[in-house]
Amino acid sequence: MNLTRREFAAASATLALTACAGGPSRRAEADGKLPSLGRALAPYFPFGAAITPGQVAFGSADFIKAQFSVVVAENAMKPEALAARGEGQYSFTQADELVNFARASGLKVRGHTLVWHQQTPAWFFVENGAPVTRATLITRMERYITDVVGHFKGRVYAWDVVNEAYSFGEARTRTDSEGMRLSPFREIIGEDYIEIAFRAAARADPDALLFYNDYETQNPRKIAAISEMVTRFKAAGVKIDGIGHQAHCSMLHPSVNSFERAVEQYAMLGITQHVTELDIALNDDISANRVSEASPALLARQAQRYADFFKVFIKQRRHITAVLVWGIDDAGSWLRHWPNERFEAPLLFDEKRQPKPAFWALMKLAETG
Ligand code: 9MR
Repeated sequence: MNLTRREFAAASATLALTACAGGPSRRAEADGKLPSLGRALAPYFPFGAAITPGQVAFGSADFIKAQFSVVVAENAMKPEALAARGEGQYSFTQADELVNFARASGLKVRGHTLVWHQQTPAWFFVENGAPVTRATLITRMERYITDVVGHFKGRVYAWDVVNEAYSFGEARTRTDSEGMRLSPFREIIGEDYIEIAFRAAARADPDALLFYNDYETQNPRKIAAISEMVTRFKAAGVKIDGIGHQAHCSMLHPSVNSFERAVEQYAMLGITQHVTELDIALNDDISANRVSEASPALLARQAQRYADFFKVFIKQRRHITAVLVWGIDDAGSWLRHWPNERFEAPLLFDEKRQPKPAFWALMKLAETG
């Protein structure tokens, strides 16, 4: 058997764990490789991760293919990446490489994200040096959605059409009286920008699942606002298929219970749900900087918390139809750079791409149900 250095390291680590820990979930597969969490969870839902074109091109393709069954581009399919140069001018090469790799490997692809107040190039909102009119911004937004969804038609099975449109209780975020974030889209187009975006996406690919994606989806005011929107869309014949729970969690927040209650409330709307960006920060608050290393005690608590969330996902699998973590290992996590440079370790693989206690806890859970 010829092993690359990384595969050799992974196999040795797996065998070492097997030797000292035993138990079915820690047993290496026959070929000496790590068991696949994606395969273990496949009876319940597709499980996957946010990935980058660089990971695909430079050595991580086999790992991604082995561990996951659905992927999303962490940044490569945002407007800033696809349309930096100007209206109607697209840079699809890297995103295409990522999507084509995924499809050739049998992985599903989520699309993230079409309309967002961040990572959207400035040209969108300016015309001849002045702010765009409502009519121009509608035309540009519709054109962008039509072109991008059309480009990936048949290759991307679910789109985050609008991301983070509502905000409640966040001191620095300006909103309207309904809690709708005063993004350029909301300010220039008006509150119907979400509906216009969903209609354009549905026209561009009638077969894609269309999602509204947000964080803090268990917040009661967000549940109310999102539920009102979904109900209104359904009554008006606007296609919306699902809610994406970003699920950026800390060790304390949100409670697993409040998350499950939210899943049950969204389920009553007759839509599906994806957990789109899961991670569990070692800090008690995701923006805090009080943890400087991943101690065995913290990793054990994190493993338990991952398992507690996945128990809910598995129990609610009629409603939760995909689960993705936001990154493949701790070294690449966005939480190492937000809100500033710091230590964090919120994912299932450590910075050397070795499986953490949380990985083994989920393997065990997947095996026992
Ligand atoms: O992980 C992404 C990070 O690399 C980018 O710098 C950041 C820019 O805002 O976006 C991060 O991803 C975000 C996602 O697109 C939407 N939900 C919150 C995610 C974490 O910030």
